[in-house]
Amino acid sequence: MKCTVCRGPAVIDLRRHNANFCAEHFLKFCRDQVERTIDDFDMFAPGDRVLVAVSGGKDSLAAWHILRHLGYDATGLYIGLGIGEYSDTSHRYVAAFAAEHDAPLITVDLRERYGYDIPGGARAARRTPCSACGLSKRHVFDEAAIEGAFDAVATGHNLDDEAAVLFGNVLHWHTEYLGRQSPVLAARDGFPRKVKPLVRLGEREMAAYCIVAGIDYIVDECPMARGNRHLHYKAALNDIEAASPGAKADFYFGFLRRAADRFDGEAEAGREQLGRCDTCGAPSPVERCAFCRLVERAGGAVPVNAPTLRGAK
Ligand code: Q46
Ligand code: ZN
Ligand code: ZN
Repeated sequence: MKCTVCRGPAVIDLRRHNANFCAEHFLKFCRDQVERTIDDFDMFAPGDRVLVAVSGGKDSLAAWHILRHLGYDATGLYIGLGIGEYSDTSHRYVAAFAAEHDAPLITVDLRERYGYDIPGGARAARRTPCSACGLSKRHVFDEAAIEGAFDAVATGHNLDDEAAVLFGNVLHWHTEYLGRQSPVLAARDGFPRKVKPLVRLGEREMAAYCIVAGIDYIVDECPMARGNRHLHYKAALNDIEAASPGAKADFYFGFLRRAADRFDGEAEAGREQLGRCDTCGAPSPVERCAFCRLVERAGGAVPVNAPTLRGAK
């Protein structure tokens, strides 16, 4: 197997692109795909400050690595969720990456800052762990981005993630969510801009990128992920992709190009009128936001200095 670019020995074949790459040209291919995504979707510009949500997994560490390699000002944000050994290990990988690459890292530990962790908080608030976790992560990302005056929050969602979410939303005709499927969500109402620069790259490519670039990442999934519906959707899409290379990308990018804007109205109609949370100052449709209610039920406390710069931007 020879590299399509230089005819040297290839380390990976990408059937979807009908190409093979050596290590050097594979890294370049991934970085080019990310650069193209940032440009095509107008995600951010050189000089903008980007906050990258990092979990210690392959996707988010690769995203951080690629953005820095492309010359962007990318700071990592790690949230300590308190999910036993999984959290301890993932934190070690993130801290090691930051030290090795001399990359700025912000760490927010839920227990230290808010007095709860995901397993305990979910039980107390009678939510599923992933629902309590999603709510907590969104709040912490938003708050850190606004407080630090970052221009965008980037996450490591890849093509497989986005195609699986789209598949689920189409399967159940969640039309309101179909209107929010874009890899860039503009800043609004005190929420920061959110971007997904890896949407042109699949899971296999991200794992390969980390191996070729020498990035150590946590391989184990979060123990709470078991039973997640998206895992079934991913498996179904992988079967389709094996029979028809490129189907996943056609499905996702075809939707964005040809159909996504038809659902703008429904997404807009589903948006609630937002005021400010009395406790933390975050945008909220009610006096006390869902995050502050979770913290209260979990027995923790929102730090008194939390309202800070919310809404000032
Ligand atoms: S970390 Fe959190 Fe995920 Fe674990 S508890 Fe669920 S949402 S599965 S991406
Ligand atoms: Zn090559
Ligand atoms: Zn609040």
